[in-house]
Amino acid sequence: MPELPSPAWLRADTPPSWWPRPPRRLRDAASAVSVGRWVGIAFTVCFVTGVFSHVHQHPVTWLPLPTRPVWIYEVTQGMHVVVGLAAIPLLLAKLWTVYPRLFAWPTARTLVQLLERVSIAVLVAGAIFELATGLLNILQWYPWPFGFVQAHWWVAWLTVGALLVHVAVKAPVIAASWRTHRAPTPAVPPGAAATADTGVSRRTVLLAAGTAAAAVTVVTAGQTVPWLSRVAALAPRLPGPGASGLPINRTAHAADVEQTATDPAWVLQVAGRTPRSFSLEDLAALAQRTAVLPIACVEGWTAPGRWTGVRLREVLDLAGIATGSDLRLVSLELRGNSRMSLLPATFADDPLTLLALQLDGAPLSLDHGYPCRLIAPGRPGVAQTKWLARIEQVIA
Ligand SMILES: Nc1nc2c(c(=O)[nH]1)N[C@H]1C(S)=C(S)[C@@H](COP(=O)(O)O)O[C@H]1N2
Ligand SMILES: [Mo]
Repeated sequence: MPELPSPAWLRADTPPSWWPRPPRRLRDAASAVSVGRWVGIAFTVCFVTGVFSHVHQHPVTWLPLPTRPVWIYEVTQGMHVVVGLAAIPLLLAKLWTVYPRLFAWPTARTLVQLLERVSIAVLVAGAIFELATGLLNILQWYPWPFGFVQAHWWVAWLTVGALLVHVAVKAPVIAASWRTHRAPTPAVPPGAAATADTGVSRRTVLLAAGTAAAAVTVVTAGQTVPWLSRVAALAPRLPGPGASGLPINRTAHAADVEQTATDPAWVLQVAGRTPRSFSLEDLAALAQRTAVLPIACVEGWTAPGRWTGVRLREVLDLAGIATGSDLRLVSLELRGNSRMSLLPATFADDPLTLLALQLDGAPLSLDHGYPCRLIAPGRPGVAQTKWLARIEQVIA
């Protein structure tokens, strides 16, 4: 392959001299491998939990999702958020130990080298993009023109693909580093270590990155992990207004449903073999059940609620919708991403899935979905549709 043209400052295999640089000792393969391992684990956890969350919001018939344990989504989403936040200092530490190498030039003499350089570019850009958009999503700040969900989803695949290529290309370095790790450390004469390198040691940097990751985790995890909520200094969403303390994602005012939701003529339409409409009185006259189920929001918070209402399956029976039917739930809301959700049959048929009329012993407030909302076990908050207007059987 012909040599690639390059500006003079790039031809050196170090960054320009005025750039801050990590001490030489940290630029070795062992540092890169040991931080990289933790970054790799963190990204893998985020990827797997992220795919799980995405399939929930875009169900496919060939991949059934579990409704139990009732906290399963709360846990996977909590891991996604907590591990993603902890990955920020880890990624910064990783980039700090390796960035002088990004300047090596000519970058690609062989096809394998070219592949490596491209995969690293995609990996670094993708990793930064995922962590930045994820963080801003938690802060509910969307200062970009593209849709968060689609962008976060597709860049995740790119990033993980690049990660696999990177690990494959670096396999010999990783293996060598593991071998030296296991070998007994050579004896160092007293005083030698202190004079060999005046900069921070690898241990210090790893410790600092680890401490930062742990600190970030502790002050944010309370948003999704109840017993840590008292130290959740960076968890702005808890508690919510009202006696229940449940946060409100979108208010009735923002959703523009104040009129329709309080209209005395409101009915819930259930479109099955024998279409039925249920007024609020009709629903209240059916057997009332109570279930303690969390709202686990993809924007990074979880809160439990004690919900009371009608078992969805019983309403479906009355409308002639057989068990095993997938449903479409439609809100009174006319615009907005959450005005509609798909409810797979396993969720529709779970006895804990309710058409909730009450929260924590009081009638549902307008903001929490009055007159009637869905609450199902093991389901993302974004798909717990509020202000229900209509339930339809999905005919495949
Ligand atoms: N119709 C409708 N339902 C909705 C939403 C919405 O914007 N519109 N937001 C969803 C999201 S993202 C979450 S986290 C939960 C929040 O429920 P809560 O406001 O009662 O806590 O409602 C879900 N149901
Ligand atoms: Mo949400």
